[in-house]
Amino acid sequence: MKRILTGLQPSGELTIGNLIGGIKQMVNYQEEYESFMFVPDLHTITVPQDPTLLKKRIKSIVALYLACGIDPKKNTIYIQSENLYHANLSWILECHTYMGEANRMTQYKDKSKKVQNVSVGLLTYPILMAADILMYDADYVPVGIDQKQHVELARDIALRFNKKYGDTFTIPEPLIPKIGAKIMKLQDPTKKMSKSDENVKNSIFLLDTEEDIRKKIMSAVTDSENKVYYDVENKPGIANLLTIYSALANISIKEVEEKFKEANYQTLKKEVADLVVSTLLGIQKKYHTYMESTLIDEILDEGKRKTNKIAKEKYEDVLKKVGLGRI
Ligand code: AQP
Repeated sequence: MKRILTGLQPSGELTIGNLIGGIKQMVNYQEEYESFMFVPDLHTITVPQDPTLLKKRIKSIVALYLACGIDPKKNTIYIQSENLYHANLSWILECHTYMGEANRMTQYKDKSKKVQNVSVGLLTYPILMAADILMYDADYVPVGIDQKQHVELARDIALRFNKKYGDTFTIPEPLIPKIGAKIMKLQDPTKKMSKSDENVKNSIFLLDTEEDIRKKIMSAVTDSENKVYYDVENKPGIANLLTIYSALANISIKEVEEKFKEANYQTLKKEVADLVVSTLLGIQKKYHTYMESTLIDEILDEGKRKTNKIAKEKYEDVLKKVGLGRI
């Protein structure tokens, strides 16, 4: 059975962008593939974090995975920092990655402009991500478009390593959703919605109240034409709302366009808000039940046990091939 793997950083409250670009894909594929879903908390400290908040978000993100439909019977769910092999493999892969490759990562260029003291971790982040993926021989990595370049780097590193030392890693492929690979900010629909955005009006968070969701969508930036059709270039705000509707209703953009062809912007926004509210309130109800149960710890203990075993084998194979230690 082919393997699939993804993770979402506890770097803020998850947004509908994270749901559509990352989690929803995993939910759809979990029937078909052996699935690994983790919390990449080591990635999160590449920019400054409040330790107390970070710890809370780790548990919260697992509860959200479950509430969004990630089935613990079909997924191995685990926390990255509970497996020491990730950071160790990352070091070995760093020594097989060129500075030019790390320097040209778009996300590094964007994020390093936003923080004051840029950590070395922010530069090497994609190599840790390569370790996360290659450790488990993942065939597919479902991600939004912003992470595609990182999965491609993981491929390049794996190919280089295999060529030098013999067949060691499966070459992973990114899986990008056809609809919703890049949900945009509500107040600036030319830029990607992000969980760590300082302006909360830009993002719809999975745990937002109904009132906040409605307010944010009703005040989303659009244009002055007041005609509903899909045109990313000239009508990015409307295109974004149509995309959100299409992804959450599981219908094509064409069908959404058809549904709203007579509607004005007010009506479109109200219907998008209704759909987002009903989707998120359903998730939130389940979320609170999971947060109050002991299930999360049980799932994470099992995930830790299983992934440490797999990772140990892979890591020892790598050590042997590279000529490290005494194995
Ligand atoms: N706006 C988006 N539209 C579609 N997919 C998105 N993803 C993120 N934003 C959107 C996808 O969600 C997953 C989360 O990846 P991550 O947590 O490792 O970090 P990220 O890509 O940097 O996500 P954010 O929300 O932008 O986080 P911050 O604010 O911390 O940088 C990935 O599959 C991503 O593609």
